[in-house]
Amino acid sequence: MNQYLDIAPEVRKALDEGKPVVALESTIISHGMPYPQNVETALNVERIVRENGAVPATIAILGGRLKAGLAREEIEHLGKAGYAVTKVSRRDLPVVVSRGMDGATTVATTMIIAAMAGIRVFATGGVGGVHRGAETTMDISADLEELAMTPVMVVCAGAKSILDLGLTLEYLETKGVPVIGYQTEELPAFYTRTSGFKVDYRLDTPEELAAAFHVKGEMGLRGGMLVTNPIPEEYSMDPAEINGVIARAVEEARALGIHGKQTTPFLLAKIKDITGGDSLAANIQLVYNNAALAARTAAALSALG
Ligand code: PSU
Ligand code: MN
Repeated sequence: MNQYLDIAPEVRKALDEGKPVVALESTIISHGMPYPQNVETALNVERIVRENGAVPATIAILGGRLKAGLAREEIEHLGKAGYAVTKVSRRDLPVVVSRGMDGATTVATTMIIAAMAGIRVFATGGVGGVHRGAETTMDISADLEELAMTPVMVVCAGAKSILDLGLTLEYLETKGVPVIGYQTEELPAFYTRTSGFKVDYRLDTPEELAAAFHVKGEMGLRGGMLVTNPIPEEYSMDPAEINGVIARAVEEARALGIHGKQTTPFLLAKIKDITGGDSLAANIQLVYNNAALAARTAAALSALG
């Protein structure tokens, strides 16, 4: 066992017994949504994972300890502290842990800690990717590199068009990461069910998702799998409207010279400000939808051994 890792007793018991566990990230709590909706959402997500037959393990770093499974008060702390909690991607881990800091884990870091704990399925909202303009800025999320090397299935609602979706798919192809559409042939774009880009494969049941991931592991292929699950129809946003908002946010970030790890949180906050909360409601619903699918897929995966 990794000496820096604490696994919550309930999570450890489930893992020891081969029961399904779903990892959840914490950057979405501290940096992705405002308080108190962030805490409320994180607690609801845990409940939805349970209702769908798995044990939730929200992942974060507290006082320099890597945590798989948080108490309610710990989730509240991360939500209230917000931006005061360091956003931790792979490159931030050594310093945050050695200095005993708190950290909100991105998709990349949540995958790393989930893999250390033996958790194979992870639910979130959106993943990082290749940013628009990356041909000059080289801004490519470490999430993509992590998907290439760490054996965790990530269930998301696709990627926001703050990213260059075409380049993100090209990058994932180069890195050998399977991109699966759940009950869809098209890559969903987070707020909307369609993007104009095709996914590699369409799979229609949690059992099919589990089988593909199981076989990948048995063949000894490294890396994860990206499952893209479209936002439920009733919560999806108007593509023209949301794309206009995103374009404004990207323009503003450029004008202000926002770069590095600030880019994604800046764009998310701007979109929420401009849409006056409509995007937040959609965001919350798609996370719930992903939590349910991840839990059912984790259960199917456990049944395969
Ligand atoms: N995209 C979203 N919501 C989020 C994030 C991305 O729609 O909350 C967060 C996730 O934690 C993701 C991180 O792993 O931002 C990516 O940040 P960066 O682009 O700096 O790698
Ligand atoms: Mn970046």
